[in-house]
Amino acid sequence: MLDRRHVLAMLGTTALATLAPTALFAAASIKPDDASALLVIDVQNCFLPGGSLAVKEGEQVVPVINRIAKAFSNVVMTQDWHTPGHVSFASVHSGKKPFETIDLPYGKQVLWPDHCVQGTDGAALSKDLSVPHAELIIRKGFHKDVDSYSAFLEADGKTSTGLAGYLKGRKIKRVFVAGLATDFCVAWTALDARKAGFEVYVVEDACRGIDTQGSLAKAWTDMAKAGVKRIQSGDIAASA
Ligand code: VGL
Ligand code: ZN
Repeated sequence: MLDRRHVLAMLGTTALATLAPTALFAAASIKPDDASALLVIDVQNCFLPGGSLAVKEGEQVVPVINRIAKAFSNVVMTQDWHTPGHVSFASVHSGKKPFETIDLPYGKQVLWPDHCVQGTDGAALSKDLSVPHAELIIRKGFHKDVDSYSAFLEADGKTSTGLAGYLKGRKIKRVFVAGLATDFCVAWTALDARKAGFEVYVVEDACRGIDTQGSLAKAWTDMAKAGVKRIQSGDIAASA
């Protein structure tokens, strides 16, 4: 049956859809709840312009993170926190240059410029971060002979940072990952979060990548396979 009322309703819908597609279809659809946590990965001076391992456009994640963090009642930050002479530094392997790889007892390791040495300005969080309610800072990569891209597990694949236990103790079920760099610390954190049983979202425009030897494309493929959801900051509703 198609009476006048139905026809008018249909016309109304069509007109609205034509006039206001953004409002109708692109509304922020994800509302973080008390079982959600934002993980802000390695927004440290070394990874920002002028830093020793500066990530292209790295500074652009800061305002996005400051904005979305307001929607979260739980925010955890991480700091890459290496010893001087850390095994991941090219400078300690004779004849090796940054971005080359070597085989270590726990597997393949990309070698980096010296970065994020404990207690240095380079290792400090960006002064432009404005997330006063962040409740925990996890430091990682502090064992001299083992790297740790992931905020959950060191690169030996077995030494825990304690983060999964913390989040579970706080009854967190969902984690949203943002920061630097998409293809290393963000991706490894997201993958380990899935392994630890969390629902995982990576906020793409709140991250930037290093992209060496195809690492960025591989990271997104690995994350998709693992069930990590790729979202944009605009998908997150403005307040908790
Ligand atoms: C990172 C390379 C070396 C990162 C840390 O934060 O993604 N990348 N150390
Ligand atoms: Zn590092």
